[in-house]
Parts: sequence; C-alpha cells; structure tokens
Amino acid sequence: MRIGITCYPTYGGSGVVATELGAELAARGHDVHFISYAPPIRMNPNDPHTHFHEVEVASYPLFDHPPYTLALATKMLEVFESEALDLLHVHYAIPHSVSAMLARSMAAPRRLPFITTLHGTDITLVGSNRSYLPITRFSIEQSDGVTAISSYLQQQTVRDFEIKRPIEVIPNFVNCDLYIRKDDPKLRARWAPNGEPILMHLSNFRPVKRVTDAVEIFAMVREKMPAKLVLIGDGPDRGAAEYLVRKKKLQKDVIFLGKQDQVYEKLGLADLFLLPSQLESFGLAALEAMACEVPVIATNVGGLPEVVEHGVDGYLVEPGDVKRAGAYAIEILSRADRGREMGHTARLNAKQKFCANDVIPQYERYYQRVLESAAVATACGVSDSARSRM
Ligand code: GMT
Repeated sequence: MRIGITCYPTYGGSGVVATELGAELAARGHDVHFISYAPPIRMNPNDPHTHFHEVEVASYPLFDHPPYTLALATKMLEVFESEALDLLHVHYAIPHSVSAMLARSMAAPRRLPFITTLHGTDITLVGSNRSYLPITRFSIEQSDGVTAISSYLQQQTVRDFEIKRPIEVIPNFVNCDLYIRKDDPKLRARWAPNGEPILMHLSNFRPVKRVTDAVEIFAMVREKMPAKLVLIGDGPDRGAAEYLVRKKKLQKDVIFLGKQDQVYEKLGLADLFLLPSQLESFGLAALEAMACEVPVIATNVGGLPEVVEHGVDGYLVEPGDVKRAGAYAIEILSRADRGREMGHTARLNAKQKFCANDVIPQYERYYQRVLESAAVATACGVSDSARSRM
C-alpha cells in the first residue's frame, strides 16, 4: 500500500506512535509518506520505503496565525497525486482530520479515503474546547475510518462528542525486539555509581504529566534509601521540577537528561518507572518501560488500567496521591526480588497485549476494510457524508 501519514513531528506521544507505525509499515514493504511541517523526530531518513513531504506555510503580514490547516490540505492532495497514495492516515484529530477532509473533497471524483486516529488530548482537552468541538466532531464523523488508542478513549469520544459512527480500538504498541532490558553495570554507573536503584520518568513535561509528583515520590524514596531519579524529556514544567529538586536538596540524585531520541537505550536501565499523570489515554511511556522489564507506578486514570495491572506489573494510585505512590515505590525497591518479578511480568504482559508484531497487522486489516468500503461507496455513488460508517 502507499500510505500518507500526518502527525505532529515534535516530541509527543501521538507523533511517536505515528512515526513508529510508519517505520513498522515500511519494514513490511508498504510505501510510507510522512506529510508534516518537519520530519518526525524518530523517522529514519535512510529507509527506502519512508519519505517525507514538507508542508510549507507561507506567511503574510495579514496573518497573525498562518493557516497551516490549508497548506497541509494542499500538500496532502499534491502527495496523493504525485505518489498515487491509497489512503491518508492522520494522527491527532486537530487539525489533521480537517485537512484530510478538505484534501479528499479536492481529490474527488478520485478516491482519497482517510483514517483518523484519536490519541487523547485531541478529545479530552483541546477537542472539548468549544472553539474546536463542533469541527472535531464533524471531521470524526466524516472520516472513512476512525481508531482510538484505548477502549477508554473510544468510550470517552462516543460519550462526549455524541459520535454515532463506529470507532475501532487499535492500541498503542511497542517493538519488543528493540525495547529490552539492559542490565549493563557500566551504563548504570553513569547515573548510579554506587549501585543505587534507578527511578525513571519520561514525558513532555506538560502540566497533565504532574512531573513534580515524580520528584515528590522520589523524595520519599530517598528518605529511606540511596536512589537516583532520571528524568527524560522537556517541556513547560521542567522549571517547576528543577525548582522542587533544589528545594528538597536532591540535586545530586536527580538527573535531567532533556529530550532523547533513543529512549529504549535508557529505559532498560531503570528499576522503576513513574507516570503520575493527571490523565493519560494510554500512557505509551509506561508500556515502553514495561517492555524493558521495568515495573510501573502510574495513576488510575484514563487508559492506564488497560496497560498497567495493579499489583501485578506495577501499581496504580489516584492522581496526586504521592504518599501512596511513594510507599509502593519503597516496597518495590526495598525488595529486589519483588521488583524483578513485577518487571518480568510487565514484559510478558507488554508482549502479549501490545507487541508491534500483533498490532501492526490490525492496522493493515483496518486499512484494507476502509479501502474496500470506500471502493464500494464510490461504485454506488454514495456521497462523502454518507459513507463514513467504517
Ligand atoms: O498529551 C500528551 O502527552 C501528548 C499526547 C499526544 O497526542 O502527543 O499524548 C497522547 O497520546 C499518546 C500516544 O497515543 C498516549 O500514550 C498518551 O496517553 C496521550 N496523552 C494523554 O492522553 C494526556
């Protein structure tokens, strides 16, 4: 298949999923064309099946906000024509599904079906804003196919957006060959020279991630035992996290790595992963840690209970309950066998439920179904608005 993929190319879960999906599809022989304003951060530019098409956004003194949505729609049409795309797959509804809808209309009567994958804040936060809700709902209804990355998000979308069409749940995935444990004492010694346990957090440091809670949890652990906290990522709350680290005099024990490309090289060195988010539609970072045999302490919100099994491969606490999270962290870290056992189970569960080898074929089958029903709809002369029933 020839697949156009649009996503946010910077750090963020939806862009990571879209890029990894593109890489997996390319490895299976599909031609993948990323269409965005910059190459996605994890994209492999040397892969012969992977291509990038830049959306150029012209500015003009009249534009306070250059209309990216329109430039994107034009580029989608251009790539459809030049590369004979079979379909477009857009990640994060706003504004990508609206651009795809425009591109499909411009391509008519040629067929350009598009699939929208919902990731989370496009529904739970930004999409629910009244400036965006009606158009997001419309573009979801109009998509030829819609997927959500967890059952939680599917139900939330149906409920909050009063969506009548089917939404397929295709969960996020992890490459189980790449994300593996790396018990390398030399590498661990960079952060923990005296063999201290390593706690880790990875996110975009947005307020929804509650990064300062990770620091609070670590401070509780640190009162009981030597330990190190490695924070991966960057974003608006990094300053607050750094301030809290200084306030608690933990500078020697907390390492801010900033944005990192190959996170699998780091995650496999951790003993415990912290994801104390206010909300998480899935929690990809938790899954990536689990694949590396790292138990997870996360919050009992959104799609996280679909990923982390409380008491089995980690623990779930209510958002903001740092005391309970700290107690669980101490429990896991003070008994090495408990942590290892949970870590092993975490990898087993990650492999069983979310391995790329199983999830990517779900996307391939879904693409096929969307293409077939779009072909039938065109043959029957069904309009765009009536055919979005996949
Ligand atoms: O808010 C974010 O963390 C970014 C956002 C995105 O779309 O980039 O992440 C969402 O998508 C990820 C990939 O599907 C999910 O793993 C995250 O749980 C989800 N974030 C939230 O729901 C807050």
